[in-house]
Amino acid sequence: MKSWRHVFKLDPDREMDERSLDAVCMSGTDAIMVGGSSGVTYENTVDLLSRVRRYELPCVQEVSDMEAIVPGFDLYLIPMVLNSSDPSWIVGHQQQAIDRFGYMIPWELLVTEGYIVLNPDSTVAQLTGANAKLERSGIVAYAQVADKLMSLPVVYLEYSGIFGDMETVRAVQHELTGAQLIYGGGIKDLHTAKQAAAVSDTIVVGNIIYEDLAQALQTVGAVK
Ligand code: 1GP
Repeated sequence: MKSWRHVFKLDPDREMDERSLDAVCMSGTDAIMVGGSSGVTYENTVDLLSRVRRYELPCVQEVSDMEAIVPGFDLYLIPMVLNSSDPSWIVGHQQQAIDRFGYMIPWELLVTEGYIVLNPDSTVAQLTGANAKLERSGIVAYAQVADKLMSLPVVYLEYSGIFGDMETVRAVQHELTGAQLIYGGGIKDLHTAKQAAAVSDTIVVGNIIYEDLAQALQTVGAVK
């Protein structure tokens, strides 16, 4: 996963016809991430996984609800929302999931993401009570908490729905020593993809897949 430069994030709660899914999976992207902030169920996740599995590329689940964890993904990304005002989004849901399912967790497939949620209007910010209105230095400090204090393998700057401040992303990149920097939010064409790819290790492209597939497919070109 460290070598991935481009990832498409598919939402199990949204419709995608076969042709579109084929185009996404054959686009040259490095992986498919399955997840969303609302409406994700076991059933719609199984359905999407089985469709993506027809292709050779890696398919990972970003877990947002323990009821929707589906066996058979290549990896499981476990977000810890570091700037949540509610500890249950940092360690609480994870603790409950381990308490309930610990005996069957494939630990070697888990990758913890230090999530920093930065669009206050996004569903994820509202759901997690994230303190998204942060100065650049405050964002960098959260990233350093993840990287240096917690030794998390991933820092995820989540601007979901808006294109973030690239100077802030660059400042985070500058301070990370171990963690992989994943950027997501508002990438909608080749230009924005290139900007984000220049200051992060991995870019995640979500919404635009459902709004303008042709533009979404072009984003792969930013890293190839
Ligand atoms: C969302 O980071 C991803 O979790 C991508 O964001 O939907 O804005 O592309 P967009």
